[in-house]
Amino acid sequence: MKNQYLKNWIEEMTALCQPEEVHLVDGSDEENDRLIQLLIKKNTFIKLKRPNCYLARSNVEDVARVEDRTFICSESERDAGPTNNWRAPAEMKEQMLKLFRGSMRGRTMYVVPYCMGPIDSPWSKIAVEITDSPYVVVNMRIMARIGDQALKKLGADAFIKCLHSVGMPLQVGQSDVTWPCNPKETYIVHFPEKQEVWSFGSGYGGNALLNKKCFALRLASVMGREEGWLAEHMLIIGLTNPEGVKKYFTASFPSACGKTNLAMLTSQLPGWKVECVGDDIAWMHWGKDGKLYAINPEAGFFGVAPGTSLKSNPSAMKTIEKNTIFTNVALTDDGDVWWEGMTDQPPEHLISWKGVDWTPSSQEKAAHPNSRFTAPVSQCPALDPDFVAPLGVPISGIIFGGRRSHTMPLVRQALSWQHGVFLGASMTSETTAAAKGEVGKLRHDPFAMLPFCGYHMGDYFAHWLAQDTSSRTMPEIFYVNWFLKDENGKFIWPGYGENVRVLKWMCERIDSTVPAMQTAVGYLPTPGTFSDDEKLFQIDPAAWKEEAKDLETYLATFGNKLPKGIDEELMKLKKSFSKI
Ligand code: O2Y
Ligand code: MN
Repeated sequence: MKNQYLKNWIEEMTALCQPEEVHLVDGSDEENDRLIQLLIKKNTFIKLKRPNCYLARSNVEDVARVEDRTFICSESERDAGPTNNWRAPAEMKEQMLKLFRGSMRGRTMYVVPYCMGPIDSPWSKIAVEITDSPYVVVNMRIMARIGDQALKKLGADAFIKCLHSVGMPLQVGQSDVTWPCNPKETYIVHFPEKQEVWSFGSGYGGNALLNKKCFALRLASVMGREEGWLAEHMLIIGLTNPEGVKKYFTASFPSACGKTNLAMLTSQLPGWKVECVGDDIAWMHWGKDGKLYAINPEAGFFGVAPGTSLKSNPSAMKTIEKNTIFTNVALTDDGDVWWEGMTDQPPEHLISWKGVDWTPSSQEKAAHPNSRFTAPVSQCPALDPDFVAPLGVPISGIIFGGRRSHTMPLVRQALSWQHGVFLGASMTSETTAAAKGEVGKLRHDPFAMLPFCGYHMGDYFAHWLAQDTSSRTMPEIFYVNWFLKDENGKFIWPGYGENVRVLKWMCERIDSTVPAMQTAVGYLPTPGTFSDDEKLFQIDPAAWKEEAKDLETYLATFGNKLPKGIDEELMKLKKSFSKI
């Protein structure tokens, strides 16, 4: 190995974690096959009837990201801000060192070099994850560009360090469990100044695949701020009109707003086509031409299975036909997968995600609500041809949104860049049964970055505001709400493939080919544009007065770090509805 930093780090971590073996991952097919055989032998993987597909069932206490165990350990507490858990880095490092000491005994320590972004992109970044979980390695092989290709790109440079252990060392002669983890001692810890992540105790998703939320969002958002770019929790799509003119959009939504469905939308408008560049994360840089360009730093989808069906997302269903890892879904009697919402009628018999018999009369769900598929983006039938374009795709529009049964119109266009940033900062969504806690409760989730911003959210707003310069072609900003309900609780807007009609309006607004009505909440489509229920665009002044009040209380939590531009927009909104 040529990289001295890596050599030193491996030696240091080997001494700390005391694994039985160390394996430098090359990313080859042969290596992957060996790891899959190992996972089958350990009963972690069940081979499915879909080609090269496997099912894993996690420990019932290790099923999702753990936000209350996630820490941003910046040198100063003020830099983490009120939306993050903070601990002093030295104190936290000491605690983590204790946990990691001997944590890999009896296990193999895998060293996984990986590249986030297309391998030949100047915007890609190289990191290394050390993990004692072969499940993590095979998932990362789908989610990122791993092994020799990343090591080659790294050369002799320094890299981002990600250390992960399931936190369950094996004593001599002790047999392993199918899903080793340590839920009582789980910590997901970020050291932004050192560009390190230390994750202990969980083998699941965002807690363990440290390339995703930990690096590509939390650490990368800090890097983006320092280096003048944006690391965002956004999908990336290309939209082509019947004349063949293409525009790219990014979009950010809180969870349970159909983000993956929009990323792979099947257009219901003849001649209009949507293609997918990414479903979750966008890294955006300004090009020499003054346009904003986005790359998808990931190579795979880690999508929520429940609700995914041929009706809601046919492209996702096609993507996961082969080479896919399923986690915590149900197993059918003929060796296939099933989850709630996949078909109208459930099968007569299943083995649930907990590994027990399940029938339609069972009280529990067959698949865990946060069950997942890990599948290569390259298998998506709606893959954009510029998915691996080194400089990314030029962004014409940025879409924010949330799930709201009233108040927020179907779509509006920001009045300016500053107003658009305010719209991102004011994102709210009603909670659904998919999340823990009360259903229908309003949750603020600025830019859908609440759990993913690695620094003070007030500084994050300022970073967005600072992008606005006269020398650039700023993308237009939009805010959508697919989830308006009528007085009987029925959705007013059909959603799914019909959302392309809203995207079409955005294209026309970007090109200035359709008029719009200027209102206090943004530009709205002129009556008749959607020939739908006028309730889609009603602005209820009393509801907006309440909205502004609630927003003022929320934004006050950022104290004197709330940028002037956001405060200005809030005051304008308040004033517009003050006389009600
Ligand atoms: O629970 C997890 O570990 C997965 S969370 C996740 C996975 C893929 C895309 N987005 C998310 C998210 O929480 O935003
Ligand atoms: Mn996400």
